[in-house]
Amino acid sequence: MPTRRTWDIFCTVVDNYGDIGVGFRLARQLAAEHGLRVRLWVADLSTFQRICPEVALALELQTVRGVEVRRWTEPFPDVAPADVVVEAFGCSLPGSYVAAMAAMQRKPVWINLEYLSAEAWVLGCHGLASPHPRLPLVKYFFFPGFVSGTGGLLAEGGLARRRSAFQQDAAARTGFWRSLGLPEPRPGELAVSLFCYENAAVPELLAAWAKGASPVRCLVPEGRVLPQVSAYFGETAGAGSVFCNGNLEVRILPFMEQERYDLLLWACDLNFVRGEDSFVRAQWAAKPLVWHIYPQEEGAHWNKIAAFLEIYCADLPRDAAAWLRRLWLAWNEGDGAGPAWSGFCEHRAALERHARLWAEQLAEHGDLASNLVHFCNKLL
Ligand code: TRH
Repeated sequence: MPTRRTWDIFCTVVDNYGDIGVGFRLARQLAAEHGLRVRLWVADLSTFQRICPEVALALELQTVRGVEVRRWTEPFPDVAPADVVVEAFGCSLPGSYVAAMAAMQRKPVWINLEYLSAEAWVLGCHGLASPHPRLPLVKYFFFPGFVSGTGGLLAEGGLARRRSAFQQDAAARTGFWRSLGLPEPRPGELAVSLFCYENAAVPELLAAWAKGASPVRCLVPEGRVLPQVSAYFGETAGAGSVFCNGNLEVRILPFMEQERYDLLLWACDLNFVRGEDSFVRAQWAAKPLVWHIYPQEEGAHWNKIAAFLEIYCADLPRDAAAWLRRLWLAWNEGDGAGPAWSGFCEHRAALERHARLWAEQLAEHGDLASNLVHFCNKLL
């Protein structure tokens, strides 16, 4: 029997969940669908545990969903490097590990998995080789993306099928709402999930929903936005809090494990998401979305959002595209989301159709894990 290829994935946690969210998703898929032996080196197990509660904080080594999870300690343990080494989001590999890679007779394939961006330059950089300045090693840049010619997006096998089965199964949806301690949304009530960074536009958006013509149920997983929700309602918000104002009901949910968060995205009519991984999952949910991009120094994120809007809006009717742009930009500027809401809402039917088509279109470029395996196999 041929020996299984080994992969090491290295992941530091910057200040949020996205890096480990993506790293773990990739690791799981490589192990489950590609028969690979995957070690995931994680610098911060407590952040990891929030998205995957079965992670044990005290263990140096554990197996989680088919992935060997190793604590990334300093000094780094003396281990034999894997056949493929993935450095997620430019986290620097331990010096001793790089030296061990260089000393191997057959050098590992070294991948730098980059952040997601729709900017055109990504096409020119995806797959580029960068020889190490001193050592006999080459690092390859692998870029996720929304178009062919990039690495695509993470999507486990059967995702679209499971999502549409859930969305078409009233009993499954009811079961999910019940598991959150909630009844089904009432007819005509808009279910919205809200996951974002601190955002000055929160009060005006909540006010627009409160005054709106139709009822809104807003579900907020615990996180950085809670102080603003508390300030709007004049009461401290925490998991389990319920606030009502006019046509708006806000419920704060406990932060949930990754798979359950997917169900929330599938069950809602509209999802406010952020960063990278929830942004991608909301696209796979095939529902309209509003993106709070991770703000970068010197405003580099504005080019990223413009680039994404350009491709996302290309096939949207003009008015719907204009209102979508207006709400997304207002949301990211932290001003003007209230007035933008009414126009966005009027175009909901077109935005819903578009979200379904967009998810189908994205799936045509293959999934990131399979694209990455294919890329590495050619180099091995
Ligand atoms: O947490 P984020 O803001 O992460 C960000 C981005 O990845 C960004 O690109 C990066 O530069 C920055 O961190 C440092 O948002 P993101 O990417 O959406 O990751 C959130 C993860 O948390 C995602 O895997 C979904 C998961 N999640 C849960 O598991 N449960 C929850 O209840 C929620 C709300 C999210």
